Amino acid sequence: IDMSGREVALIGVPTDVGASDRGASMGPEALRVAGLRERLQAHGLVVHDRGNLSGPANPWLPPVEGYRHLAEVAEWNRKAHEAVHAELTAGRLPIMLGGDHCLGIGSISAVARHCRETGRKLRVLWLDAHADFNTSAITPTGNIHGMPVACLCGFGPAELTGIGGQVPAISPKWIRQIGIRSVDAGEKRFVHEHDLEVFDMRFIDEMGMRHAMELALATLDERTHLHVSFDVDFLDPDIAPGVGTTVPGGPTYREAQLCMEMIADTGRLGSLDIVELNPACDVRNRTAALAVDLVESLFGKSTLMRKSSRG
Ligand code: B3U
Ligand code: MN
Ligand code: MN
Repeated sequence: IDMSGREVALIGVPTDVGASDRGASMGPEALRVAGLRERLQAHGLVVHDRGNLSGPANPWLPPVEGYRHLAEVAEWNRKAHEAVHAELTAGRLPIMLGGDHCLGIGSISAVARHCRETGRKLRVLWLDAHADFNTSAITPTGNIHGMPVACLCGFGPAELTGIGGQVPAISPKWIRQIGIRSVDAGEKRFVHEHDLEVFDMRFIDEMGMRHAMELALATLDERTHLHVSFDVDFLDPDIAPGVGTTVPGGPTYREAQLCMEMIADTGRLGSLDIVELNPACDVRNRTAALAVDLVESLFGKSTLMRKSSRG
């Protein structure tokens, strides 16, 4: 897959209002320092760095009625939504640099709106250690970065579910979750109730990343817009210590590379989030450098030319 000439836009969204650990707000700069722009340019992509959005400070308060910082989360997400939607409308591929994963609400609702406007089908690949399918009634923390998938599916406060003008923004049927290994008790029941398609670490251990990705990427066609929401805690903490909520037992470097390469091979990538990178937890920016490596593969870097990496 040759992405050269394709225009991409980097949108920094420096906030950690959806988390209880501070530092994801520094993610956009760490990705820039790791050379994200230059590495994409080296593959022939035309990169526009839009700089960072601005929004409310983190008030650092306890949850109220099951939500921490709901007003601030809503404001950041409205801004992210508009910025992502504007790039899609202009024909550019948006890369949202988070920020914590609550921002998936703004970004993915924008992609869904764009798909409605252009008659496309949406497939969301959610790469994460967590299902992020909590609601205010079942969350153990009140942190909204544990709730974006539920909000996008219409389960959440109107301030968040209504972003983008259609509730729900997406159907659970459009989502494939990969790498999951930490799901709360009530969240587990809710995931089953709504029949989310989850390729958890048990599945990847038994069947391999290749089989998981073949299934997650099945039934795409030329009308499909593929969105990748890459929570950096997807990766095993041995290779990616720079996140606030590490969970042991994640994909290795090789598994993560294969995951990205198989997505690239579809040629359907239309938008990307890189979230939860926390430079305050990192070691000499190595998690940011790894994320940039993986994004290069996602945009079609491969070791050798080949007709097809499948079969
Ligand atoms: N499920 C827990 C933990 C969590 C979810 N996403 C992250 N952490 N990053 C929660 O707080 O909802
Ligand atoms: Mn997440
Ligand atoms: Mn996570």
